[in-house]
Amino acid sequence: AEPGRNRADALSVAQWKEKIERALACPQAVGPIRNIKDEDPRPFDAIFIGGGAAGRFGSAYLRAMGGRQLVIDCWPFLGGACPHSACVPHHVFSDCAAELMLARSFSGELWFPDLREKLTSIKEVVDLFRKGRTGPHAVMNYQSREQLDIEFLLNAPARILDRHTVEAGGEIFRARHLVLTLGAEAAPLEAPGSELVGVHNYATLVETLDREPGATVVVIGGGKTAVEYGCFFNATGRRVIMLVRNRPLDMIPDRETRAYALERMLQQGIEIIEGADVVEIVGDSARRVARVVAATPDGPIEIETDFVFHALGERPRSRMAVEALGVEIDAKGAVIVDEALQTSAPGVFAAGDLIGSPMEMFKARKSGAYAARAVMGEKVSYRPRDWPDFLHTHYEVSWLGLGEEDAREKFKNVVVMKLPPDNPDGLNIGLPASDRTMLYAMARPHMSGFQKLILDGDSRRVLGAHHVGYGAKDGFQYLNALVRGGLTIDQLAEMDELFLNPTYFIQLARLRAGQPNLTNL
Ligand code: FAD
Ligand code: KPC
Repeated sequence: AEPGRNRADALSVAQWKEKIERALACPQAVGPIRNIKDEDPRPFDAIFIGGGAAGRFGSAYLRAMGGRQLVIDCWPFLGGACPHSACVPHHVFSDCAAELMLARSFSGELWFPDLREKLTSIKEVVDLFRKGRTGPHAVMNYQSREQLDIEFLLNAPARILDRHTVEAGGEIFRARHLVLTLGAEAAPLEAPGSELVGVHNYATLVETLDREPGATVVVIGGGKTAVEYGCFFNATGRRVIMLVRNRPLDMIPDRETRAYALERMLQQGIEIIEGADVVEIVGDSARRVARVVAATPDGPIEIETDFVFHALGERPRSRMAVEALGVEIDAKGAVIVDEALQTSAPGVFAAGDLIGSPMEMFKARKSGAYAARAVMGEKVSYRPRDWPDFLHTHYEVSWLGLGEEDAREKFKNVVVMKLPPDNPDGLNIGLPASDRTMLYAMARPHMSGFQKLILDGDSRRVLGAHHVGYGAKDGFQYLNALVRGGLTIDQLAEMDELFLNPTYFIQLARLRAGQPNLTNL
């Protein structure tokens, strides 16, 4: 039987939801949410400080191995930033961006309402998310307690006392090891006026947005979060001006794929100013944003707006561990760990966003689990490498391996297969097409996506894959593992596609796999 499943005091998901909502509304009224087996005589093998993806997965893994853990979080739920302010709201907004782009592209045609000149609400979507997010929160607590048998103390900030001891909720807890899983938070905008009402980052947007933003939005930054939120704001019908210090979407490794994604953003009306630096945000008499002043390569500009969104990267929450334990950090504030997730403080481990980039869920969950294995005495070695990646514009953009330029630098016989093919009509071609892009393929062909497979013609191995469309990132997770294992065009051609598939790589490979000397397609 699953541990905990039949316990008399088990809470249903609905009961967890109600409890979490009460605690979020008034943390003091609910107090520490305690699931600790005081009757268990064993000491804790580890206390995970922070119950986000890293702390929760580390806890689950350690528990699954038969160890005893405690996870402490100041929020009343496990799962951390992802369901509360990061991945989940980002996916809500990106879903809306995709839906709205479709609706605006076909505005007044077929069954689509006429959205021309119409703004749709940002605040309604934020409010909808805030109401809906406690559902996933509740599942996290239900799964953690009633199914995984994890011990936790929630709704209680933790304070590290020494390498074995933590204070939280008025109690002192000791463990053989500490695992620091405190995550990261939005880097601040260092400009006068950044404290004005109407200046938001991803976290304050969902916590404190108090009125509908006006018709012009300024987005500061050009990384994943800036682009993702900027595309959503744009899809609501607003003018979006992105002030980018360097290059937007710089992380997309393939030049052509990046260009396709960027061109679609520009075509949706997003204005991007590269080389821009915010000088000041000017407020009105009510301390609300009134305009943004920026220095650009073409001289200073002023933009009237009541809504500024900045996304300037993440800062690891390492201060408490530095002060209490003296753990070493790098220049960006990330806790330095070795391949066994061991910090510079003996017996203290760290995982997740706290240990720096890549700050992604796979790394948080995986490093949490590896730290658990290390705590339990296993000799482990984890350094993230060769991971697949993605982001959202109005589309989903997925990639793995090398871009074409890097591939050509490293290999002398690079072969490329792509859709649309190089042809006189450019990107105005009704393929690729698959779920969610069929209407574009028929009526707005340049919008139906872009994809590219890069091969080494000598070894016949896949070097990279790149995709702009929808539904591909799931496949990229598995494809990445195959590519790491040396996947060849011949093996790809043996696979069975579920046509019309978001990634056309299997069928493209099959068209060419008969060639002894591979050529482009
Ligand atoms: P967190 O989830 O931040 O957990 C840290 C926990 O520590 C928190 O729960 C916090 O409450 C707790 N804590 C802090 N201080 C204390 C204290 N003193 N005492 C007790 N508890 C404390 N990644 C993806 O893979 N896919 C995505 O789509 C994606 N979208 C993102 C969108 C945005 C806008 C952002 C910012 C990030 C996104 N990420 C995404 C990254 C992902 O959210 C993080 O990598 C992941 O949440 C990190 O997990 P973590 O456990 O390391 O940290
Ligand atoms: C959407 C969802 O699964 C909740 S957010 C994930 C948090 S965790 O499982 O702890 O990584």
